[in-house]
Amino acid sequence: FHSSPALQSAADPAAALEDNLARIRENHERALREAKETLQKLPEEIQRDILLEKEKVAQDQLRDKAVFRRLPPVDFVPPIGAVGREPADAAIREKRAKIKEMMKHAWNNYKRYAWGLNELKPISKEGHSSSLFGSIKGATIVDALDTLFIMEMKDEFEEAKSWVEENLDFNVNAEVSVFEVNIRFVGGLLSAYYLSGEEIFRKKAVELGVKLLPAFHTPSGIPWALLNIKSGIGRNWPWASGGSSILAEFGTLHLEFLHLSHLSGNPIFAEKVMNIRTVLNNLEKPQGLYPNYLNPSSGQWGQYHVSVGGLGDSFYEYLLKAWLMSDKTDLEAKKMYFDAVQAIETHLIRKSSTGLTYIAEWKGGLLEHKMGHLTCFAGGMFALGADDAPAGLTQHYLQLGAEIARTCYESYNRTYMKLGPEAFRFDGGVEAIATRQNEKYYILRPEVVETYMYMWRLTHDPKYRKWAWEAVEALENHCRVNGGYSGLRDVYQRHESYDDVQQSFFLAETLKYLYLIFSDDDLLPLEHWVFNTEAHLLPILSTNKKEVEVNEK
Ligand code: DMJ
Repeated sequence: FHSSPALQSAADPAAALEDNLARIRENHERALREAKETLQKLPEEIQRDILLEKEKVAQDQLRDKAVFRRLPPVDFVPPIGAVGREPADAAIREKRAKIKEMMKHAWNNYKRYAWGLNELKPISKEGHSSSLFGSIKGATIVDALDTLFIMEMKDEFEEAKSWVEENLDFNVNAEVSVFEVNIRFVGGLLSAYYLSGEEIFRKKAVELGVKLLPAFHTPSGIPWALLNIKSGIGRNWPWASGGSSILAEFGTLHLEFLHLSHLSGNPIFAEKVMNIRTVLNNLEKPQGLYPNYLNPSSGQWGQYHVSVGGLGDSFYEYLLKAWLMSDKTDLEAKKMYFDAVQAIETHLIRKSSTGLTYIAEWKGGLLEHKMGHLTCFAGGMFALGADDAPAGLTQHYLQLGAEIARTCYESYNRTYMKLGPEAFRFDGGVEAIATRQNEKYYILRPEVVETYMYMWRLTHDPKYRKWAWEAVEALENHCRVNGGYSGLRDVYQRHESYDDVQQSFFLAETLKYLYLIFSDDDLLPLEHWVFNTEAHLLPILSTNKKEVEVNEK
C-alpha cells in the first residue's frame, strides 16, 4: 500500500504543512523554469519538439496495440441476479411492466429514426450527434445494452449486439471526451460483457481502453479531457480554468480502468488511475476540499471551486465505489471518501429556513446557495456508504441521504411539470426553485430517481416508490412524444417546449433505476454489483478473484 503524505500528516501537521509548501514552491519553480526554457527556444525548435512528442505518442500507441491484440482467456462467472425478480405484488408488477413499455418506446423510436447514430431527436425524428463522442457512433445502442438485458428484451439485445459486432468502430479520426466515452462506451461494453459473457464486448471494451491511454501522456499523468483517438493528441476544454483537467472527469475512470486491467490481464490501466490518486494525495486540499480544476502540466490546482454537482460529482462517487468494488479492501479509497464527505458536510451542506438540507457550491470560501440536478445523486451516495461510516455515523449518513432525497423531491414537486430543473436555489426568498431562465430545463436526467433507488433499497420506506411513480407519470405526461422521449426547456411552464433530444442516459440510467425500484431487491443485488456513474454494472472484484490474478501473473 502506498502511504500518502496526507496519511503521514496526521502525525505532525506542522511538518506536513511545511512539506506541502516546499512541494508547491518546487512545482512553481519547475513550471517557471520550463516556461522560460520554452520561451528561449527558436520557433523551429518548438516545432521539432512538437513533432518528437507526436512521434513518441504514435510509438507508444503501436506498442500498446501490439500487447492487446490477443486477450488472455478469462473464466466467465455467470452474473448474479441479472434478470427476473418480478415482485409478488400485482400492482407493483404492473408498474414495472409499464417502465419496460417505456423502454420499448424509447428503443423502438431510436431504432426507427436514428439507428446507428448516437442519439435520437424525437420531435424531428432523426439522429442527433453530440460532439462528446466525436465520430464514434451508436452511443444509445451501447448505453442501452445492459438495460435491455435486465429487462429481458432479448431480441433487442441481440440486434444491439450484432450492431456492435459489425459496426462499432473506434478506428476513426475523432476528438472525444475521455470521460463521456469512458462512462458510456467502456462502461456499457464492460457491463454487457459481465451480464452476457459475450467476448465481443470484452474485446471492444479493451480496444477502446487502449485508444484512451494516450490521454495520460501529460507531465503529471492527470489525463486530458479531450483526446483525438487517431492521433493520440490531447487537450483540455478551452473554458476550463488555467488549462486544467476536471476533477469529475479524470476522477471518473477508476472503476472502468480497474476492470480493463482485470479483463485484459494488463496492469497498465490500473496503474494510470492509481497514479491519479497518488497525485491527488500529494496535493494540499484547501479545508480538506477537492477543487474542481487541476492542471495536468504543473500538477497543481486551478481555481478553488468545489462542487458535489457538475465538475466534481462522480469523483466522490468513484471513491466510495472503488472501496465497495474492491470487496472492501481498498482502504485508501475509503479514507479519501469519508474525509472528503466530512469536509463537504462542514463547508458545503446547509439547511434552509424551512428545514430543507442542500449542498451548496464553494467558491474560494464563499458559498453559492445553489444545488444542481446533478448534485441530487449524492443522497444515494451518502446512503450507500452509510454502512461503512466511521463509528456511530451510519444512521447519520442514512439520514443525510434521506434529507437530500426529500430536497430533490421538493425541487420536482415545486414545478408545474413535476420534473426537476437543472439547478435550484436557496436564496432571494426561494427554496428548491430555479430562478434563472437558463436553469429551468430538464433533460431526462437520472440523479433524482437514482437516489430514490438507493433509498428504497436501503430503507424500504414506501414514499420512495411513490415519488418514483410520480416521476414516471410526469415523464409520460410531459416528455413522451410520438417519436420517443424529449427533454423540456422549462419545467415551470404549462405547455411543453421540447429540446428534441432523447439522451442516451435516459435508457442507460433513468429507466434502469426506475425499473429497479419496482423490482425485488435481488435483481442486481448491491452486495454483488456496483453501478458506474452511467448506471452500468460492474461486479465486485472479490478478493478471491484478485488472488487468481496474482497467481496468473
Ligand atoms: C450521465 O452521463 C452520468 O450520470 C454522469 O455522471 C452525469 N451526467 C449524465 C446524466 O445526467
